[in-house]
Amino acid sequence: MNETKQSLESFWMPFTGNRAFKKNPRLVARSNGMFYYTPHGRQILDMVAGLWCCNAGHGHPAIVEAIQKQAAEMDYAPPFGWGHPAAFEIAETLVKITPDGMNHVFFTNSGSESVDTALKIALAYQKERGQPSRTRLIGRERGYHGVGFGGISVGGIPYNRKQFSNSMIPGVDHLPHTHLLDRNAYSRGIPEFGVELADELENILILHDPGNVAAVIVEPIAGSAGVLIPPKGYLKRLREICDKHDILLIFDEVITGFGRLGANFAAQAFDVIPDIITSAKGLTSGTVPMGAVFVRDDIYDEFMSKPGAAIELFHGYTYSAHPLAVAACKATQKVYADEGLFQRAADMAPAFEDGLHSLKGERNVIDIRNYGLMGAVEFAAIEGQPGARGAEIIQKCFEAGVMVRVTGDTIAFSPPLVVEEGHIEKAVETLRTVLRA
Ligand code: PXG
Repeated sequence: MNETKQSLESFWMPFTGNRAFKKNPRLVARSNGMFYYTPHGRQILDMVAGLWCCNAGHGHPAIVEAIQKQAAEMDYAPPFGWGHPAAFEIAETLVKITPDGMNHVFFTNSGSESVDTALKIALAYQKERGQPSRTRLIGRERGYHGVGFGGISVGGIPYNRKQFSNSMIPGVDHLPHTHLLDRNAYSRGIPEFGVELADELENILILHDPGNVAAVIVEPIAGSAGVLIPPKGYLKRLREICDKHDILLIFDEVITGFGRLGANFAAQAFDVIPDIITSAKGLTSGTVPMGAVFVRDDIYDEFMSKPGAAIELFHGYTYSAHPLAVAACKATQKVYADEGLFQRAADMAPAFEDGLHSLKGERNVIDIRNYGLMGAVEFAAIEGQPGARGAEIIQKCFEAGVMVRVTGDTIAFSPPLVVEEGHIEKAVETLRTVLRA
């Protein structure tokens, strides 16, 4: 084995075909603004914000400086029974951009931890308020909620469950997914058809008895499954059914939070307010791992109203509100606000939509969909080889200097919110050239 091969061998890469990757590695070594650079200095246009997270673009000087300063000032502070001022300060800042009445935040280190935290808060809340029979959780087919046992149990991506299938958490059911290709193909923004899919929740509740259900969790727009946008009226209907049966609604906003849809959160973009919001990624623009779970005030108050209990919630992480993450988060949120990046995402959305939809009619394209700065182009699968076409397309795009994300035979786009029209054009024309080749 030569040295390069050896150095690739030890790292068991996440969600990656390790053997294929190590034969033909795609390495990036540096980043700036809208671009990555390979170890040899080749420029790659980042049309995914890393992995849906670098919303402020790469290497923003204010964020870099804040992280550097914090590393020198205080490396770590224990979060159990101790605190550091900046953690409380950033919590106050963050809850100002959540929907009204959602003024409390629990810090984690990733989206997966945020999801499992939210599910645990939901279960504990039902007990605290004297409804201990409410233990069931409802997710959705094609949902991605990270990789913790809670997340894969409520998640609906078959491959992510298959290897662990006897070890899901019990008492979980799933709504049908909302990807109605035959009725909604080439929708611009919100698709017209499928609100009735939300009514399936009523059927699931009849089956299990609503009094046994703690929470429903959905991504407002499913990201990992290939940007599945909720049909008109769908999220509102879910909210109504949850209200009717006194069930918590959790929005997993790990991707949709922090400006991706041209609003603070999808909750505001769609004007449907959940009880709990999970987040990560854009929280620190991907610079330092961090997640956050926002809860409605009365959920927090339920825990705080119990006399006697010294610790109100038996949950937390060594690195909850880690000083480096908090510093990164503070600087990131300031950049978002000072540079108006959420509004910028809204302003760029029409050009993004037009660019993507200009690919209609290209070879093998079967759908194009978009909302805010999330978009996808779906291709017909090669017979008997699902995913092969998608994999080939992203490799060719990478070779042509554009990073996009693939899921099966769908290519997803979620550029940093600083994207310019020229970048969109370059990405779209690169994909067009790849498809025509
Ligand atoms: N919820 C949602 C909605 C997500 O998109 C997670 C939870 C988990 O976050 P962590 O930080 O634990 O990875 C995610 C993560 C992809 C892709 O290619 C998407 C994610 C992660 C990796 C790849 O679509 N989303």
